[in-house]
Amino acid sequence: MSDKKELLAACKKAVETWDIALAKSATEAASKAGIEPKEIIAEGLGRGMETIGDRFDRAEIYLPQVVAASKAMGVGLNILMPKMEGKPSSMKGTVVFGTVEGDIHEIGKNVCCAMLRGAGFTVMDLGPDVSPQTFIEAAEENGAQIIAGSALMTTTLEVQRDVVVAVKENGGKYKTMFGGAPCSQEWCDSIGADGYSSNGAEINELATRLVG
Ligand code: B12
Repeated sequence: MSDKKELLAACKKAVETWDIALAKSATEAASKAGIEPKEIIAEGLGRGMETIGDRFDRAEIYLPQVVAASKAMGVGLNILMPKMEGKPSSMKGTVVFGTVEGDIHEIGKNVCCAMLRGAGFTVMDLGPDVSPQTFIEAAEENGAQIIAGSALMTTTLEVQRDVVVAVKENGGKYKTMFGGAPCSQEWCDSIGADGYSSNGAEINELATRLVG
């Protein structure tokens, strides 16, 4: 029986080498060994995606490899997500979550949604490319407390500001929280957002604070 470190290393390697079969077997093995889904994501699959991001930034790999790695990550996430659903009794609040308009990156959003569900939040995942108006409508329909938006590009970061403006124009009923590679605490403060987190590991604390 492999130890925890090896199981997490296999999950990381699966994403780094865009190995779909390994992503499936390693994630299942880690889960079967009793490692918490959020740890498998944070210390295994997610670490692999970090490597991919760094290698892409250094032009060592190109978009097809990134897409392939994203698929491997997706296979692992799909295995873990059902295990992270919160029990209705522990529901802490409702979050509508999307990647902002013009932006199709959704791995980070998916990780965050899984983390929040695991902590007992009800999460409406609106997918990628979500307009400010769609965020508001979804929040209205689902009685949400928080609107959460991911942006991975400097060009789409600006849409987070549009979401804050839309929330204010709508009566300011919802808290807003944002994240994604180009986003920062300073940026969120400057646009009047309620919260920021640089990673999925801290998002539960942030969301709990916002609904509290
Ligand atoms: C994977 C990836 C892709 C995949 C996306 C697959 C998918 N289904 O999501 C594909 C190949 C499709 C892709 C496409 C493109 N990409 Co791309 N992509 C990446 C890459 C390599 C990794 C992103 C990722 O998934 N990271 C892993 C996840 C787990 O991390 P994360 O997203 O940062 O999320 C974590 C935190 O940020 C935080 N978080 C995220 N969201 C939120 C939200 C809230 C509320 C909170 C609290 C926290 C939070 O928690 C998450 C979990 O820990 C990045 C490089 C990088 N270093 O980020 C480039 C990158 C983001 N891409 C980039 C570009 C330019 C593009 C394209 C325009 C390329 C092209 N020429 O076509 C297109 C985008 C088209 C569009 N309209 O959106 C640029 C953006 C540059 C910029 N600064 O503007 C980057 C930075 C690469 C680069 N250095 O040039 N990409």
